[in-house]
Amino acid sequence: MVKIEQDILAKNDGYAERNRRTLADKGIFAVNLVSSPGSGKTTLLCRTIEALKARLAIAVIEGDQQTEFDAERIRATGAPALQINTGKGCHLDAHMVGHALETLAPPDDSLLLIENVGNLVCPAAFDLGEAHKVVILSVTEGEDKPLKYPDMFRAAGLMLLSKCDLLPHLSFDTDRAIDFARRVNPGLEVIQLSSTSGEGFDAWLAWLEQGVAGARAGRRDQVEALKKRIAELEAQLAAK
Ligand SMILES: Nc1nc2c(ncn2[C@@H]2O[C@H](COP(=O)(O)OP(=O)(O)O)[C@@H](O)[C@H]2O)c(=O)[nH]1
Ligand SMILES: [Mg+2]
Repeated sequence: MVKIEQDILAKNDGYAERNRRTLADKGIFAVNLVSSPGSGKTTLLCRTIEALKARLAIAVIEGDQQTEFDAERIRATGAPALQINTGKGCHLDAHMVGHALETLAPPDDSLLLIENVGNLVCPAAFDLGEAHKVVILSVTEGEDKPLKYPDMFRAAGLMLLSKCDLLPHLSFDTDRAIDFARRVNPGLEVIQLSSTSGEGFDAWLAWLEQGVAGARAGRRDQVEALKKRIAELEAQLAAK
């Protein structure tokens, strides 16, 4: 069992590395959204796209076991979306995402949002070649989830505490949830937000735009380095 699992993950890591290189070459900032079903991923994506689409090209990969529902919700915003149905599978893998990238062909310097299959366990183990995993914990799920499902909270660079508009109706203890999450991942960034009221969205959009700027700068640096190398080679040829 252990050997099979290692083989699967090693194969996945190879595809993930290829995706990461493709994304870096194109200056695309890719984010992998992971959470339980119903925590608000698709709603968050729709509001995010509406807020950013005027100044940024955005493409979406949707993962669900069945149906095209979420891709249709995304397309209604005007953004291109490709739905992957995993059937019995409980997560997206890097090979699927590689194919989706070929089909979607997102432009240089764009933002790629990947909504993983709703599941707090399996997606933690699979690198898709993304820049960051973003874990979403909605306030209706209980504070204890980071301790019960630590792998996911450890794998993420950012936690979005979602549906904060509902806090007045719940006994959810925000500080406790954040404390639990940072016990498993001390460096975890946290943004509290609501896709309904829009509170906290400025911080989330700023986080995304900072990532997009970083990916673009990385591509420009690569192009400059290539130009410099070509100039060096031309100078060497001319000197011969
Ligand atoms: N009150 C409230 N409800 C939300 C919010 N975000 C999503 N929802 C609701 O939560 C349910 C699941 O949302 P969805 O985006 O489909 O979750 P997903 O399964 O993670 O993609 C839907 O009924 C949404 O309307 C929010 O910020 N506040
Ligand atoms: Mg969804």
